[in-house]
Amino acid sequence: MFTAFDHAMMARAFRLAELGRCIATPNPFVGCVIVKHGRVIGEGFTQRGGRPHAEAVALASCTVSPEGATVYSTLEPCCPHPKSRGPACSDLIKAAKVARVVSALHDPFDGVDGAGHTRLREAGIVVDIGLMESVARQQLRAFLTRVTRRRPWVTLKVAASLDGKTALANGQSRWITGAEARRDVHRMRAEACAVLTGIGTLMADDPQLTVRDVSCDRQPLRILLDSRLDVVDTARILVGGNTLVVTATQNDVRENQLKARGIEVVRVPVEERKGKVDLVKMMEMLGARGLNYIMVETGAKLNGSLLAAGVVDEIVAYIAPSILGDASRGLFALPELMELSKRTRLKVTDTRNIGDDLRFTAAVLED
Ligand code: AOF
Ligand code: ZN
Repeated sequence: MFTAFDHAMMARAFRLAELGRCIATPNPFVGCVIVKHGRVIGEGFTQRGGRPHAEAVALASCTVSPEGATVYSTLEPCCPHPKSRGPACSDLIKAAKVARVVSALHDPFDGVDGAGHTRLREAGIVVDIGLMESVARQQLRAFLTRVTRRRPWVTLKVAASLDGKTALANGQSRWITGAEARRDVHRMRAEACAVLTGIGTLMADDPQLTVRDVSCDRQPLRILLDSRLDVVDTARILVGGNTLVVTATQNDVRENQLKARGIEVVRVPVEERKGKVDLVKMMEMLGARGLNYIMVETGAKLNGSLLAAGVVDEIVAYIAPSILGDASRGLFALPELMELSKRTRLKVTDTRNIGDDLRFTAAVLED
């Protein structure tokens, strides 16, 4: 069903999609290539904030009429749906009278869910689905996680010495990893819809959680998990707004003070047993807000709690060539295990050197 040329064009669409990776949120970053008589006549990717869609951009860019052409899209072209924020790509494609649509992946979003493909077929267009589907699944995994699991994709970023230590017992932690690794973290932040930390890390490190070392014209939302609303006014995370404070406490006075500074405060139910924010509910709330990809940069306690709550998809660990010793602080605070079979298991998906450090990326395996 698919030729080598089809593969080459879809690969081009995946590369184009990358141009929208840091800006398309809350929409998936899609790429689209339009080909006629063996030549590319138009191409596009999902624009800032998710609109216009990739197919709309590609059609508008066509150098000759797209009538009779083939459209390659990394995701099923959308159809009209109640919450739609613009024209439906399947309608635009229909109107352009193209002959064939090749898409990499069915879009599981409720408002589309196959109806885009059906609409195209009903218009007499040849629709071939599933070309390089595994690449599309990997590229759009954050969006797919939000839509199908109703929570964002969550990556924990950690940085530690060879013996897994993040700070000395006295709290000193700057810097364990090198400048290149820290720059790589900024690249990760630029790709994230939001960067999340906890009040403990805020008190210890006062992070800004902005993207600085790499070029980026969209800052991720900053999320502070602060069960008791302990955040101090001088915290750098509060400067410049674009911050969401997630709490379990009702304190209208404090909430209003924060709101007056442009900070949003959201209350999330507490977990009965522990009296703390229910992390599963928090992630569901963040997913409902359209956040696809959350990068977590925090300390051992919250790292451990997120892992234990089963809401971590991936860990990116920067390991520095140094040893801090047993008395130093670790990466994950978890209850003591009595059986090795209960350990959190990971599957390494990538390892590479970043400057003098080692970067280790691993998927968290479900029990
Ligand atoms: C496409 N091409 O480039 C993207 C699509 O809020 P709206 O109206 O922009 O619709 C959002 C949905 O559109 C989103 O949830 C996803 O299903 C789809 N994204 N579709 O045809 C694109 N980004
Ligand atoms: Zn669309």
